[in-house]
Amino acid sequence: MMSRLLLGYATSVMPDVAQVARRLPLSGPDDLLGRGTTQRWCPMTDASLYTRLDTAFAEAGDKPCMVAPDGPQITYRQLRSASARFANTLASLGVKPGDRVMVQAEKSITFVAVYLATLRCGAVFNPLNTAYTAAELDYFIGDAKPQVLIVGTSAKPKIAALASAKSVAHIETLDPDGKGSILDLAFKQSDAHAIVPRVPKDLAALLYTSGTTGRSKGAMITHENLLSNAETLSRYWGFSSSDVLLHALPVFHVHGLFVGLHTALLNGCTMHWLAKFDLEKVLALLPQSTVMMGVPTFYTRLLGDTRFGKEHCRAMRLFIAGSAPLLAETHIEFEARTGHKILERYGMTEAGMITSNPYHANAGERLAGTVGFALPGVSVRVAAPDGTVIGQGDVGVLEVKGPNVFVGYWQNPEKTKEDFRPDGYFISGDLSTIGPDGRVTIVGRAKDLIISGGFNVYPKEIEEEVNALPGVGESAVIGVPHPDFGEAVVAVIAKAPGLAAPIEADVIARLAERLAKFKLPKRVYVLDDLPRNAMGKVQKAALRKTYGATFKA
Ligand code: MLC
Ligand code: AMP
Repeated sequence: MMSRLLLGYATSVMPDVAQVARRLPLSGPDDLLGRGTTQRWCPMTDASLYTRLDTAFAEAGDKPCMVAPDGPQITYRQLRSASARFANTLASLGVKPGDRVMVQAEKSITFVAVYLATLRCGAVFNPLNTAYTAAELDYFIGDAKPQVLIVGTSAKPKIAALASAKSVAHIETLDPDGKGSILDLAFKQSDAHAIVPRVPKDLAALLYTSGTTGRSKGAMITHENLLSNAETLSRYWGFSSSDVLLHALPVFHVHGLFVGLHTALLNGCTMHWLAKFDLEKVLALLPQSTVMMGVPTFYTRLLGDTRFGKEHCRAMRLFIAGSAPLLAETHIEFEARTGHKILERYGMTEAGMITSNPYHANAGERLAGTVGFALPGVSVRVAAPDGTVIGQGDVGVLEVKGPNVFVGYWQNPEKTKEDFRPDGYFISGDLSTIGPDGRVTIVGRAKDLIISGGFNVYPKEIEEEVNALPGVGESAVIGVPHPDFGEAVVAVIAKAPGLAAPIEADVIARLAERLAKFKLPKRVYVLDDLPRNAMGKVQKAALRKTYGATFKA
């Protein structure tokens, strides 16, 4: 019956993603040989990430894949079938190989099915942070030119106008409960779908990352990038089908979408599927999990709760941290409290995961404050701005090369050229050292970047918005230490001569109309003038010193 959910969770009059998958198969049940719902006729040379995942899905069969607490769940067999139905849905909306499928929707099981469907179709998945405002989305739509745009129902009226002005063919909805017009359409589709074969350099995803110029650039990520990184991490971190991953990260960035999801899916692991990091739910689910991945805020929040301790970690084999620096004190306190050494790794949108502390003790120590060694198959070096390679132990910018490195910025060959060396190394913008044993330590950033709770904020973008506000002469946006988010955004404004000084609350309210919440300054200071050096350059270091204790606990 349409209204009865099949897996024993909340009831609804709408079909949900597991129902879509469970709908009587039109082509007979799938099985380990790959007959039925998935026609695996692709030649052995097919480099589609989905083809590799499909093999894992077939092996995992009826095992639960994603399980949301008190909510929906889906088995591997159902996910495989749902991805086929969504792939047929996308095709019915005119999506062809290479087309972009843009999704700004909350995390849900359906979101994952749409991602997998996009891969199956040979199209390009383009997820967007749910915090982005309509003003920010307008730019992404114009740049990526998606064939289909999927947004939450409440956002649709505002975004539909932007999308139709930019000739987006279809706008569909997907809500936090995993329902919406895209699910309704999938329900009507067959679960027989032939995976579109791909070559290694075909695009799988387009992920926007902001830049020092203030304009976001789309990183073009290939099937080879994703598959090579997923297989490497899966081996390096010792994943097996008996792992249970606690997945509490967002799915619009590399960390949650690729690192977390792919390692679990490749191994047929069950995932506890949380819509976001919810401390109570994490505490409840940790004892039934073996692996958790998180940004440093996850770990400081756990440590901030006196209930958290060894008991919660009784089944855990691995805690992984990344996306922002993990303070050595967090690493040490976590070990003292739980007996677990957090494994810190380092990566970025353009290169997936680059380095990792060792998993196995015989491969070396997990050292607090370092990000470990280049992953197998990945090469790193440290260089001066002119490209001269720097000696061991000296500070320079980390450069990276390997099958994990993206192929360039979307429709931006100039920026692509600027960020790659002629011998193929990508310039990360992260200041680092490499020790004699090859161990990498990130010591700072050559790029003017703030990382707040794992989200990147480029000061230039915020400064441009602040400068456009009434009463502002100029501004400097800086990152200062924050006990919860690691770094927090602070704006320092020099008032325009002769005009009333801007008021902090007004500035934040005006910015909120245009910028995602995580980019908003958590404090705004108004001065007569900004400090400058002899060359007339604003001294951000002096501002960081002055306002560095803003959020001292
Ligand atoms: C939320 N807020 C933030 C914020 N997240 N502000 C600054 N920085 C953030 N990261 C805002 C909220 O909108 C809210 O505003 C207020 O701060 C308090 O929010 P909260 O409820 O405490 O936040 P929460 O929803 O719990 O989210 C915090 C978080 C989340 C840390 C759990 O931001 C998160 O999941 N971050 C993970 C980011 C990530 O996945 N990064 C990977 C990028 S990939 P108000 O006004 O409503 O009070 C990458 C490559 C790699 O970097 O190496 O992995
Ligand atoms: P993003 O562009 O969102 O993928 O962010 C990538 C950036 O996050 C990198 O360039 C680093 O500056 C930072 N980063 C990721 N992991 C770490 C880490 N373990 N330590 C320090 N910085 C990190």
